[in-house]
Amino acid sequence: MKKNISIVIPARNEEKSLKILLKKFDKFKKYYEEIIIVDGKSVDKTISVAREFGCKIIKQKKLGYGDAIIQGVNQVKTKYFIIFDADGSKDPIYLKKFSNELKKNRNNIIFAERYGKNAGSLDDTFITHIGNRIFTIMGKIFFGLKLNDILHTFFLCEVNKFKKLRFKYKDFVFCVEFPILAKKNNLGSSFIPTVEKKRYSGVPKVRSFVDGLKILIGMIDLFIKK
Ligand SMILES: Nc1nc2c(ncn2[C@@H]2O[C@H](COP(=O)(O)OP(=O)(O)O)[C@@H](O)[C@H]2O)c(=O)[nH]1
Ligand SMILES: [Mg+2]
Repeated sequence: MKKNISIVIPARNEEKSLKILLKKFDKFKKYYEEIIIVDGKSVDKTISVAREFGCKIIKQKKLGYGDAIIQGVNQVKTKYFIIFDADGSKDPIYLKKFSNELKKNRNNIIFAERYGKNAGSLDDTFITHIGNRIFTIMGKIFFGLKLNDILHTFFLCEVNKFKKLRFKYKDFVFCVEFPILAKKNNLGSSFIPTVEKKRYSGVPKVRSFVDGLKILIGMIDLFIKK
């Protein structure tokens, strides 16, 4: 029987982590229809790893984490998709939780959060933790978001609803623009607690200071143009 969830994974030079992650996904096949890897001009073996595991592969023309997600979702054939990262920080064990929450609570979006009971992060640094807390509070005050973890970008979403959102930002600002646009468009959401793992291997693509500043400017821009 065809399943109703696809997996979208942005990957940029993640050959080692991606291999470990895709092996892990094999154990959870009953929850998803296919895996779409969006490659961001990787110069290592990321694409051959994706091919080895039978994933659908999309090559990004430009770079950008947000752009990768948008390109990936455009290829999804199921009703829902979930974003995972190729570094292994978002654990496939949570597919069951997403699936149960979807059955219980037919919302447009399910956000996975790293804060609260039964949640946490082994990947956050002091700086990213503080940054996330500040941006999360800004999200609550200026945009009325209920979300307790604005930067995680680990979520299930209904494809049709996602495609109606008009994104301005295609880089890491996407992480805050997605929940803000979802709220503006009255999409229903629920939340599940998760523990973020440490990236398996390779280097983070987020540059805390530069991307943090871009996110701050992006949020101010989105507030002014509300
Ligand atoms: N396709 C694509 N993937 C990207 C890009 N930037 C980051 N990624 C991937 O997006 C995921 C999240 O990036 P990461 O560096 O782990 O962010 P962090 O966890 O916030 O430090 C990783 O799997 C990266 O390989 C990009 O421009 N294009
Ligand atoms: Mg990461």
